[in-house]
Amino acid sequence: MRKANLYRYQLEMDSGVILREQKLTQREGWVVELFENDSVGRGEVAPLIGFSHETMDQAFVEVVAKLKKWIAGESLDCHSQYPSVAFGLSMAEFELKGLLSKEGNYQAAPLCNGDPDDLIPALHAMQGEKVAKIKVGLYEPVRDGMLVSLFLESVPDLKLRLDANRAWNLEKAKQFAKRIKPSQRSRIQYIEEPCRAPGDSLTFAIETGIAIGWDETLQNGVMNPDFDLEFLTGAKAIVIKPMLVGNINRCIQLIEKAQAAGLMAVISSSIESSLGLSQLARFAQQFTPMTTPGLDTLQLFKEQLHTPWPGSTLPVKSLSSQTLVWQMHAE
Ligand code: OSB
Ligand code: MG
Repeated sequence: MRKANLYRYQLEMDSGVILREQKLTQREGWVVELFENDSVGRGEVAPLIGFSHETMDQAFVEVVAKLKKWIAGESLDCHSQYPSVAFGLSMAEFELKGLLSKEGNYQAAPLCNGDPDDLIPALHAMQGEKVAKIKVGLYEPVRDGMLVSLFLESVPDLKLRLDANRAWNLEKAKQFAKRIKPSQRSRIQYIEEPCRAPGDSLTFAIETGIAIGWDETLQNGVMNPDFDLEFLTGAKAIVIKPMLVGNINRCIQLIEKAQAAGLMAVISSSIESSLGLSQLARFAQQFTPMTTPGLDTLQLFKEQLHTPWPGSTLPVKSLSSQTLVWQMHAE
């Protein structure tokens, strides 16, 4: 017998989380829970303000319509023009069918937003590959370059991922690169989207020898059905944010295409709750086992939801403490 629950969650964020110049004090989303026979599958549908084009309400209407048909006996329709809906439903079904790996890769690349002094202890605690992520592009490129160079100098086995979120023009990006010694450049695994124009990012990679990764270019492009990964050649990595890409099979297809083309595919968070984030860690373990995922975003929250993230001391809220907004079961 089939049964479906739909919860609306609201979690407090740590003060001072800024996303595309907006302060995020609270994270909201839907959690779909599917029951069939003795199995359960959950999926988070959480459009991210400033990144997703759909609203919470648009997602709700679509999710409920699809769940009703599933309860009536049809197969679950996991395709939608809204990526968050397609991802959350397909993830719930994937877990329900027992297809999602039990083991996860919880070794997220530590994310450094502010004080670089915070990063050093985190790096020393890391086992295996030492890879951290630093946001750049918020200050002067020369300052960013000096900071990155200092990190590489102080921690000799450190590899860095940088993210400029398209902050620079080509000239500023080159000012940044000038501060990084040529011998250090290969320890920058990649810098995500150094320039406003993707073509400038490619020129930057060629002229400086610093590898680049696509994030925004990929997330904006995958919605287009004709989108072809070949367009992305010249980069070393692609960042896949499933909540912005959509159906889990589309994500798997992108990973496989990237790997076949010799690109690193990095599963990354769209600031999901610990429930969704843990599923991404399991998804990453299953499909990108050799790559550290970009999932160090739980630190932006004050609380977790349902699934505790290994090692986190944040309090865990149960799903039953959230609002059950809709529920249905087959007769
Ligand atoms: O800038 O890549 C970003 C999360 C939500 C929205 C945008 C971004 C992010 C992250 C996730 O940085 C963490 C990561 O990729 O390591
Ligand atoms: Mg990015």
